[in-house]
Amino acid sequence: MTLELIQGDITTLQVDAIVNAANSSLLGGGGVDGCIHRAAGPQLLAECRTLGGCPTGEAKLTGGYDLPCKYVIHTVGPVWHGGSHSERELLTACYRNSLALAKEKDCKTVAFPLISAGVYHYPKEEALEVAMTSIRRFAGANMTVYLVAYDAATFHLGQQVLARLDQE
Ligand code: AR6
Repeated sequence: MTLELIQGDITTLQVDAIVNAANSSLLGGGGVDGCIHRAAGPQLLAECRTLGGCPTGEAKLTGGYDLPCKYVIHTVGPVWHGGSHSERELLTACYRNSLALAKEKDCKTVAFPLISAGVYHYPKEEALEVAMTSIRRFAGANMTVYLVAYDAATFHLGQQVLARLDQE
């Protein structure tokens, strides 16, 4: 598998699947969730309404509609409550379950935002480390997985975390 850290807007990527950092209603919200729903158009919300929500740590798949990707995988990250409320296990489960759905659909290219690192307040550096470690562990052998940093500061922090993990 190949892990690539990139900077940009996940909604512009021509990949098989992008992952959405959703909430358990799956009915849209702010952050990357809002961007994805705006770019995908109203049919995405219509399909999401049929899914009956999604528990934290799990993932559900829809079409990509007006997005350049084929699928959107919606996962619900944990809200950060200090780190002793199974946040790491739940965040790891988001990556594991999203990648399992991508494998089921035979996706070769998948892009993740930094789940839980916005409105849900997971510390950025730890969120990057969990993302990179989980992607390397759970991605299919023939997959290219993009971890998308939205801003330059997160991208540079990501480069540092990646370098550190590669030394270990
Ligand atoms: N492309 C890539 N990354 C983005 C984009 C984008 N277009 N927009 C934001 N980010 P957040 P969460 C980054 O808050 O913390 C929603 O309201 C952002 O900079 O989107 O999991 C949901 O409905 C940050 O690093 O997701 C939930 O209620 C990362 O994506 C709640 O927010 C995740 O930030 C989920 O919170």
